[in-house]
Amino acid sequence: MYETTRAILHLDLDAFYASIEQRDHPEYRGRPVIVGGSPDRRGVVATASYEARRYGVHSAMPSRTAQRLCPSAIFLPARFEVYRAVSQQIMAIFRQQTTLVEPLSLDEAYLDVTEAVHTLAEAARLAREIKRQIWDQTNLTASAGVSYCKFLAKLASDAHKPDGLTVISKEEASDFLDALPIEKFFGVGKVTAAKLRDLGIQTGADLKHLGEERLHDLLGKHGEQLYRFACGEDGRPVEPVRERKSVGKEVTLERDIRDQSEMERILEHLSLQVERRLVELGIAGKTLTLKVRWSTFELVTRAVSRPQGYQSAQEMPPVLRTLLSGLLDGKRAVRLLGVIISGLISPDERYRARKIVTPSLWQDEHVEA
Ligand code: DCP
Ligand code: MG
Repeated sequence: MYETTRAILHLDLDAFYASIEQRDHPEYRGRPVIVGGSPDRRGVVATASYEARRYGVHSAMPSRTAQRLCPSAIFLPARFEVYRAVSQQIMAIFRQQTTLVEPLSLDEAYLDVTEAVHTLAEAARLAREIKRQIWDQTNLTASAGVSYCKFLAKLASDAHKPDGLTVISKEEASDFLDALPIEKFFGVGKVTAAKLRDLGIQTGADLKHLGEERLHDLLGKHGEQLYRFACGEDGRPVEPVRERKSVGKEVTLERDIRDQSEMERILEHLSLQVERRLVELGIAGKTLTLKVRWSTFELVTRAVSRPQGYQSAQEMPPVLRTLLSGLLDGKRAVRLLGVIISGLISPDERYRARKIVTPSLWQDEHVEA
């Protein structure tokens, strides 16, 4: 059901990587800073400070182009460990306000604060308080959007960057959306935008006039969703991501076993189950642990780590076999076997690695230039 009474915040740090570099290197403050690959090594821009953006520099642009546009720019390599640590600080601030926190990347999240406020005006006060806490604890600015749904809250946070706070109420939504260029609608990538522009569709108002049926004919079910967005309807819930430390699967055997090849078969089976869960969650983990409980109930674990992580079931059994051989003495029987993957490489990190710019409903339009 479409819900009209929610209060959703979207918080997004301003020029995240670049602001952290300016914070940690006062000599770069007020100057154009570009974080990313080096211009001489075919690198790309991860982000640019607002001083550099004035020259037209933006994320995902080749660093060489950025240097041409802004010759005075200071290029810096990314320091991911620092950015991840700051990310954890800000996510902790969000989680103090509500358990309903949905991180979208290292520096942005949706918060459903419906339970904490009575009106959007109160939600705005809460957003201001969160911005203040971010500043106090990290010396960084964030922009906040406040609305009754996710799509509008995100647009609102983008409306007055940097250090902005924007509320879009139910009453304001319609004028705001009517004037909104189609590219700004969630899920509209380059291909869809070009298709719509060919038909003379430029704004939210045009989308509404085109109507749900025509949009469905043009774009299938995404067209219907687009029509609902143009009408200011977005019932998508804020989906909290639980902070998970590991993914594991274990089995207590029906009878204690001594046969090593039987144990290996069980471990292969467990590996497959762990793999399925990792794939579902879209994560991998750096550490693989074998867990064994002897028939005496004594528990032992053996672990190995590698930087690129483990995700596929093929990678696990050879390592598990080696770990198992090191434990078995041929005398003791085994009661339980388990396989655990920890040191999880989060979706945030995978997001970093993939350099996705705009979330899109259409897979083939996922990567923006
Ligand atoms: N990022 C990246 N590659 C991209 C886009 C972003 O590596 N193509 C990284 C660098 C950004 C961080 O993710 O600092 C957050 O992305 P945002 O889209 O929120 O951009 P910024 O925070 O840099 O700027 P702002 O939010 O003020 O527009
Ligand atoms: Mg940001």
